[in-house]
Amino acid sequence: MTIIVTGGAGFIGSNFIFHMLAEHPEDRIICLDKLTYAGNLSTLKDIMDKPNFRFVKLDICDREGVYQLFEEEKPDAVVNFAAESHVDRSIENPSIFLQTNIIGTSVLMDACRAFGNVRYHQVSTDEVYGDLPLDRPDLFFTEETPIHTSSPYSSSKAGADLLVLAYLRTYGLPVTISRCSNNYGPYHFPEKLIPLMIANCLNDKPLPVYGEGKNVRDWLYVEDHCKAIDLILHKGRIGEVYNVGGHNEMANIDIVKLICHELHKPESLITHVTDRKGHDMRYAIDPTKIHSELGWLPETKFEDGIKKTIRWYLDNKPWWEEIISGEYQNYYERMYGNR
Ligand code: NAD
Ligand code: TDX
Repeated sequence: MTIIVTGGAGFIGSNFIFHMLAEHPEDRIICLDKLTYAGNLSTLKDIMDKPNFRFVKLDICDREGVYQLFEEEKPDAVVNFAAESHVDRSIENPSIFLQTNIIGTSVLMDACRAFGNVRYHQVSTDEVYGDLPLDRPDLFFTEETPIHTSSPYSSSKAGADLLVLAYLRTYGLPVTISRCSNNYGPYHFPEKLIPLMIANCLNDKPLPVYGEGKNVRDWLYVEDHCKAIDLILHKGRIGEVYNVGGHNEMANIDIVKLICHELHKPESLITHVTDRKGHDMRYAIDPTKIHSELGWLPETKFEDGIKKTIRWYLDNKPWWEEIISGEYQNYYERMYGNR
């Protein structure tokens, strides 16, 4: 198979490419990425010369460029990771989220239609379901939970999901959607909670917890997400949505304390800052469908995954130090300066 992986220079997309090259060496992988602030070519340096890998710098909204790539590569499948992915940035400036996450998705699917009804997988998020209350631990997101978004980011992802299902019904495009919970692991951009707290801890900088830090996220090691997408791509039923998550709920404050503990740093680094606008309280996935239909189960326990992740950031300082020494500093000042 020839597979176009969009957003493959980002966090999950790069991990997915490594997974696919290792598990399916007979496949050809084309990484299409615009290299926004979140895309990092150095992440892909070890695979750049592989004969069954090609990197193409391209915007998924660039219709002409995307069609030309389809013409050249005649892909069998597209897996779309490309997105603006950070909730705080979407609160600051929604429009680029609508452009990339919705328009970009439609351009990719139009190309799939134009070049022989190419198999299309949309990487979505549990955030399309909105949030759950903290005092109802019995409630979980299933695939039937109504879409009910909170942020411009999640609304743009929900818009894309609706479009994907519309392309199935209207044009018969062979699509699937996965909605995953929060990922963590190597190559996670240090604007997100876990890598930001690791980097700040290592630099003895304050650890900015939004509000009281009671918000709960359902954390999944990135490799487990990649395996789920691989399974859905090969064995998933066309037209279906699959929730992906590992029943691993943790409050933000507990994650931050755990990182302090693992790095032998004092909890006094923790500072409570102004809460995120519209901050979702709790995400929790019910993964029954993907387990019973495709046999997927998470393999990495959080205790192991977080240790592996912290180890990775210790061993790969140049990767994230280069990021936080650049434009990131302006972002950090804008986001946290007066908080
Ligand atoms: P990321 O921000 O780390 O990476 C996004 C990548 O997409 C970057 O390489 C960037 O350069 C590229 N990109 C952005 N706009 C583009 C455009 N217009 N054209 C081409 N490339 C573009 O994101 P991530 O955390 O790896 O998330 C990947 C996908 O998974 C997203 O669709 C996100 O919504 C979804 N998701 C993420 C999580 C999570 O916890 N990170 C959880 C569930 C779902
Ligand atoms: O500095 C911080 N302090 C803090 O308390 C940051 C960056 C975050 N937080 C809180 C906000 C959230 O409750 O930590 C939690 C996690 O925040 P993020 O890492 O920004 O992730 P989240 O908003 O939960 O969204 C993530 O999971 C779902 C991804 O960024 C999305 O792309 C994905 O769809």
